[in-house]
Amino acid sequence: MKRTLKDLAIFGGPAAFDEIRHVGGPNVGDRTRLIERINELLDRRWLTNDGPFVQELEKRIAETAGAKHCVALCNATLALELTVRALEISGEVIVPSMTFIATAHALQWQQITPVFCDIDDESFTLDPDRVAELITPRTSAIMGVHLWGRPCRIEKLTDLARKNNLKLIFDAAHAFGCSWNGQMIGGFGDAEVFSFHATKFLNTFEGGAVVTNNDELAAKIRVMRNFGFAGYDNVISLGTNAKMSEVSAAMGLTGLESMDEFIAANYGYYRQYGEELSGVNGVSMVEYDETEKNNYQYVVLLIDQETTGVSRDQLMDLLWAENVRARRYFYPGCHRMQPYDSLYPETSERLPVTEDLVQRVLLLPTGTTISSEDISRICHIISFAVSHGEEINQLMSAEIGTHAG
Ligand code: T4K
Repeated sequence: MKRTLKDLAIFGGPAAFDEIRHVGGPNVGDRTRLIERINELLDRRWLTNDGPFVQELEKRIAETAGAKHCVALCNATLALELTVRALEISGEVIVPSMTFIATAHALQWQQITPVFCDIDDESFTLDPDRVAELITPRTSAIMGVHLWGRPCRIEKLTDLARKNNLKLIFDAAHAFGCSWNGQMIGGFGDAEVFSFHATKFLNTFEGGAVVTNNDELAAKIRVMRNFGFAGYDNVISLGTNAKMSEVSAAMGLTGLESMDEFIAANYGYYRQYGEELSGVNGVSMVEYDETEKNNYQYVVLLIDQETTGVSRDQLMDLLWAENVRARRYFYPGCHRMQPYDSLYPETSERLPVTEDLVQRVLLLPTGTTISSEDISRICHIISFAVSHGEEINQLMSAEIGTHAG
């Protein structure tokens, strides 16, 4: 319990946790099943290259996502790159800046210009009205991001893409297991891309997948992920090595069997945070639409410094000192990172909602690696800090910048 300011670790008190509590501690399903699968693949001596576990995982992901095809890949960044390449996208692509840097890099890496677009202040995803203003003759696609698993304005973006003859891709890295309008994320646009990185709701250690209803696109990406091979000694296109290994697929299949358990943990903690922080003025939680399916993988706070007294960054530093590694996903916005900040220095002027959001957002640990007691302790620290907001602000203002630089 923190009773006086001196009890806070940042002012010399003992840290609330001996071990670091992370945002994105990996979900691991039934270990016995995982080890069985690993033994099976070792016995089979088939470790990668479109193996049986990869094929089984692709089938299960496609079914769960309600899409015709799933192509499993080694990560979502390459999945985005291959999707863009296979769709023959060029010129400019409209994307949010409020996303992980991989969304933008997947374009710029291939000499395609990411045109950063603002988000709306409810969904925090691409604002279709702002997207419409940025369409030029060089635009070839729109790439929406289902941020924190909360879906884009899919209907409006689909209309815009259709009317302007643009490709539509969704970076669904956060949104496996989520739905929009009762339909699972995975079947929208030309293609959607999931991430199965260790920190994601479902993980394959490293991994990703493209899901699509387009037969030709799926076939093309399948060939591209394996150097362009269409059969032994037969290369039919440019390609790379973006294959998923069997051990990764074994992890994914095992995780899929525990999806309900992962969601139950996330949902319970999402509700607990909501209840325990409900009386803390100036701290609000981004909500999920509970009429839809959600994976509740991210607990997202918005900090209003006018009310809390303590700034988002001070609160983050204070939590880090307590061994709670809260994160600012996705501060400062892609447009303020390199090479985009140098290439397109004027971008921030057209992103007022993004600019405001990146200053307020703070994500907290949740999921199967932490406990309900941990959450109560984290909520207590936040509530205590806000009740002494001004004092903490003054004391910390005298000190140096944030842990995260
Ligand atoms: N699009 C979007 C919208 C994305 O968010 C991402 C990835 C992508 C595309 C690209 O997907 P991939 O190519 O990665 O499949 C992490 C992840 O590395 C990244 O996958 C993820 N988004 C992003 C949101 O978060 P970092 O650099 O913030 O943190 P990292 O990997 O060090 O992990 C975060 C925390 O989780 C750490 O503080 C420690 C903890 N952790 C991490 C790992 C890897 C664990 O407890 N165990 C672990 O094994 O990027």
